[in-house]
Amino acid sequence: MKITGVELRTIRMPLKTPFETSFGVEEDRVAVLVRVVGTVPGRGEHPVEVQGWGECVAMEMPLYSSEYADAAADVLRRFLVPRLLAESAAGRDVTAELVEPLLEPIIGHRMAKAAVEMAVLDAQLRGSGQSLAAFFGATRSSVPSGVSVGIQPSIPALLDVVGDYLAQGYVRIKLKIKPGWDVAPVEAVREHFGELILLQVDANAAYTLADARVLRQLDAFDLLLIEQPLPEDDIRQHAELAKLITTPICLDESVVSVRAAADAIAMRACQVINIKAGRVGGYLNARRIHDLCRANGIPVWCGGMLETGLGRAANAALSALPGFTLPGDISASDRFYDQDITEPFVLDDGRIQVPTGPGLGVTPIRDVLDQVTVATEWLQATD
Ligand code: NPQ
Ligand code: MG
Repeated sequence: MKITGVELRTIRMPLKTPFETSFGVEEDRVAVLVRVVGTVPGRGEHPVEVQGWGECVAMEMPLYSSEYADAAADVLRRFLVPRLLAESAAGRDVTAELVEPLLEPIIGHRMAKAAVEMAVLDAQLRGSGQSLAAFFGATRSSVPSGVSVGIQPSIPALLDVVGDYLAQGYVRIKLKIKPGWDVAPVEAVREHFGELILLQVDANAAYTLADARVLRQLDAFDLLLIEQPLPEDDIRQHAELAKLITTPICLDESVVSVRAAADAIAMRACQVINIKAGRVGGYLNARRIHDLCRANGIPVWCGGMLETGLGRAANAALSALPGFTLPGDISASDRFYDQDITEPFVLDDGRIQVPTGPGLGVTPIRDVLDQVTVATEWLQATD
């Protein structure tokens, strides 16, 4: 496509209830949206205008990873978008496949890069009429839906929340854990809901190898996996921990690229991988990690970053690939939001429908989007 301009839009969406993890409590979701506007060759002599949406999953504060929303907006504005605009101004076609190589000189900022690539991919698929799921090579029309349960003020409160999600139909429960909120909540949930529910935990890097004794106590509860027990750059120590516990280790934060995924597999640092497109620089790398894991017999599942309907649509499409053999953190929109910026994703018999329309298959609802917007800027080539 030829890019005419790019809109950056920062939004702030209130969460239905605060979401507590080992790194803090979030009350709002701040996100940067990228809207790419351009043209593709039409059937006749006139080019056809297209637009595409991307969502940057960086949080308001750098608590999950080093990226954060204002930094993402800054690097997009000053370094990433100008490179795409310059490429287009030079008369060269910009495709989603070219975004990563074009942005490669800029180090890091994977979530910001992923948002640009997502917007270009959405625009190009809308132009050709293909759905994101078809583009990925999806093999399913709906995906099983899991839910991530924040740290609660008490065990009875936790049992209430988990019971409510199970009643809604969620097929897998993930408990957020941290030192002091680990063995007891897991034991209580197993005791109360039985052996049959699919249960896993996520530490968001809150432990060290010295905590192996506590983590080994979780072995008694038949968990599907323990996600990211140790810090992001501790891949080797995850391999050490794997020798000390029987619960399968799943990496999230540590897997920042296709190379990191290959390293973690080769070092036996994980038996499962959580794939998040933002964390690995985009949906094309997410698909590459899926392929790598599938070839190596490593089950994968799709993580969640409290996405709006835009990111949720893309995650649903990605999760419809055959290697996603575990339920992902793709919940219904109303898990986090009273009002989503797109038509809401709903739970249907414990599953989320994969959109079938061109590109993402969903578009923001103008009025709702405007209500949550806190800043907008338009970037275009200057000559
Ligand atoms: C995870 N997500 O898998 C995360 C991290 C996370 C669904 O558990 C605001 C925005 C708050 C993004 C809290 C889930 C967040 C966030 C946690 C992402 O590790
Ligand atoms: Mg995680």
